[in-house]
Order: sequence, then C-alpha cells, then structure tokens
Amino acid sequence: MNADVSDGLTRDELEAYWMPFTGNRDFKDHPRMIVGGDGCYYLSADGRRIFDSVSGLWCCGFGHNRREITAAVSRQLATLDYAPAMQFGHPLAFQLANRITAMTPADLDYVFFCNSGSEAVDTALKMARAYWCLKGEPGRTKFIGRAKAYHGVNIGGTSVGGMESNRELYGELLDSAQLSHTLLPENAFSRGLPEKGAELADQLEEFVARYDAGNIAAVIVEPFAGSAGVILPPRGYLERLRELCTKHELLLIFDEVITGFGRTGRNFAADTFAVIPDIMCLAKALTNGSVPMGAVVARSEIYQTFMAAGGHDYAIEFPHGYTYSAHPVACAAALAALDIFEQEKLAERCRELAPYFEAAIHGLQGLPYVVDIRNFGLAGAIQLDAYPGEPARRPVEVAMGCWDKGLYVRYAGDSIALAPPFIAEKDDIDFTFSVLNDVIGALP
Ligand code: PXG
Repeated sequence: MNADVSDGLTRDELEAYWMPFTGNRDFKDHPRMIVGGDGCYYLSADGRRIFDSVSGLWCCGFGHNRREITAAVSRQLATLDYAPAMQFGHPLAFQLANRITAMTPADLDYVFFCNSGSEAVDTALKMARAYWCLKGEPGRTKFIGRAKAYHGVNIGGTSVGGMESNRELYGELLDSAQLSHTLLPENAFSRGLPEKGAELADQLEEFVARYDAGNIAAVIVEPFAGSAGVILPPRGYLERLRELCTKHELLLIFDEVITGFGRTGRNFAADTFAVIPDIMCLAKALTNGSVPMGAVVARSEIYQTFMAAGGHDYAIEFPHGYTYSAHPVACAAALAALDIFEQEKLAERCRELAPYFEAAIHGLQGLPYVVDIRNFGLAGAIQLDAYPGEPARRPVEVAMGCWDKGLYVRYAGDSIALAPPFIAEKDDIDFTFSVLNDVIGALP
C-alpha cells in the first residue's frame, strides 16, 4: 500500500462536503479518513492497516485495488472514455450484457444498465409499471415492499423501502404497501436460515384481497435484507412468495444489489434459494465497487412485450435511460471484475469460508447486550439490546471502538453488520471476532 498517510486537511476544509448518511458534525469533529486500500485492508490517514469486514459497503468482495481492474479501466480510458448511450453503442456494453445473462438463471436474459443500486431499483419499478400498461392493464400501479427493506434512495426505492427513518422526512412518494418483515424473536441465534415464519409470505394473499391484483404492479424484496442487519428469509418463505406472485400474476422483483455476485455462495440469491424472480436488480459487486454501475435483468417475456408494442422500428420501446448507462469505463471494470470472480471461483470460496464465519460469529453469543446473531453466506449481524431511547448508540460505540483497534465494521440500526471479502483468510475472521469480542465485552 503506497498512500499518503497524512490527511493534511484542516477542520475548515472538511466543511464543504455534505456527507451522505453520516452524522456530518460528528465526522468533521472526529474524522476517520481512509487513504489507501489493498486486498482486504484499508490504510487510515493515521497510518494504520484496518481490516475491511464489510467489503467497503458490501461491494468490494473480491478485494481492494485489484490490478486486473485497474489495468482494464486504464486501457479503456485511453481507448474510449465515453460513447453516447443512446442510438449508438460500444462493444463492451454488449459483451457485458452477454456475460451477465450467461450467469443469471432461467430466462433472465435482458440487461438494462444504470449507475447504482438506487437507479436499478427505480428502473425496475418503472419497467414493471410500463410492462402492465403495454399489456393493457394501466391500473396496476401499486407496489408491495416489505418492512425493514432497503431499496436505495431514489424516489421509487425510498417509497417501496421499509426503513421508517429513511422515509419519514419525505412524505408519501409512490403508492406502496409493506409486508411484515421476517425478524422473529423465536428465531434468535438461528444459524443460517431460520426455521419459523414461512407463513409470513401468506400476507400477500391479504394484500391481494384488500387491493386487488389488478391494481398491483409488482412485489419487491431483498432475498435477505442487508442494510437492516442481515434479516433472513425463513425456510420456504421465498418459495411461497414466488408461488403467490405466479398465482396472482404479480411481477416479483429481487433486489440483489447486496446478494448478487457471490455473497450467498452462488452467483445470485436466486440460485441459492432456487427461486427465480421476473426482474433482478444488481449493482455493487458487479464492478467490485471500483466504478459505479447498476443493472436490471428482466425475463425474456418482459423485454418481448416492450418490443412487440414498439411501433416503428426506430421508435423507442422503453423511454428510460441515463447519460452514463453502460458507461465504457464501468463496463471495462465489470468485465475485469467478473473475470476475477470466475477465475478465482469466488462464489465457491464464499461457500467454503461461510461455515468458519458462522462458527466465529456465533461465538459471540453470551456477551453482554447481544440479543441475536444472524448469518448467511459471508454476511452476518450481531444485534445489541437497544440503549433506552437510542437504539443506534451501542452499535455506533462498537463500530468506533473497532476502528480504533484496526477493524472496520458497519452499524445498522441496533445491529453490527459484517460482510467480509471473499478473499479473506481464516486469520482475518479470527481477528474480526477477537476485536468484536473485546469491544462488545467492554461496553459500559
Ligand atoms: N438495494 C439494496 C438491497 C441495497 O443494499 C441499494 C439498493 C442502493 O444502492 P446504491 O448503489 O444506490 O447505494 C442498496 C445499497 C449499509 C448500506 O450500511 C447498504 C447500502 C448502501 C449504503 C449502506 O448496509 N446498500
């Protein structure tokens, strides 16, 4: 790691940057600056190696600063920095779409590119509504999401998302309703998928009775909820949701922004759970987090519906897209990232390391304030008893205590979330949980 270890910025110089999802005042008074990265580690401005137990923000699972991605991005910038995304194309976009559809299950065969997970979600929602309009059912406008879900921050994703704190400042944005979440106290300390609660999916029947299927465009869920603290689907839940969507002809959207590209031990959660959605949202690990990119993958019948309704050959079938859809540099990064993913068999590696991770995370049971531990693949969460009136207080304290001891963890509401890189070694996992053990053990 060759990085300048001095942050060199004064308090005044920190002021202008309005940081996202951050306590700006706290950060600017106590800056935690990252200045370098390599493999599973960050380098902090004060010169310390910090183990990245969250893969950045769930996106850098193949390790930081992968030379192959750097080389591909540099080559692409020197060859073609930008090409218009509309009416003209460049070869890497087509190569990447083929590459993704070779990995996705069933007839999830058409890829629409965007620049983030939030854009992927809003694209998927618009696609669903337009699809029903084209099928002669313009009344299907409502979306069914799920409590505690995170679907990004654009208007659609905020609306179908189920984290109240992310919605309350914005008012009602889209017509949506939320299924119950699947975090049940009787499943506390389950290893892997919880046993109880598959019947929670049957709530969709109530929604269909209440709103009528003819008014519902789609159901959107994360296969497991990441941001809310790794909330897992009970065994059989996703299968049931799929059955009910098929029965009532509702589109099922899987938001695989976190679960896509290996996190569950297969390419996609759809593979792991053998439940195939109609539309899949991707981002994050698609480029190993190196360049922003998102994608929406649709079933063939959805794409063909747009084509059949398109009018003249030159007519635009889906009036949607971004200046930077399929940006050449992002495509180059994604192709290089997917090479690494496949050549290094990283989904398999995740599967192999997962039992070790599971044993290690559950080793924290019994520590003070630990009220639940959840894990699946290389994702896990430790839920802490909420400090009266301030549920985030203990997780923040733990995260900052870990940072001081060379470990980056994420706090998510009342939980600590972990999503280590797939290339992590057992020693890294040992280090992670020994630090967490010390820090949680020392909580006041
Ligand atoms: N869907 C899901 C399931 C996500 O997890 C998004 C959409 C939005 O992606 P973009 O690229 O627009 O941020 C996400 C993002 C956390 C955390 O702390 C998670 C995300 C983002 C930031 C923090 O768990 N997920």
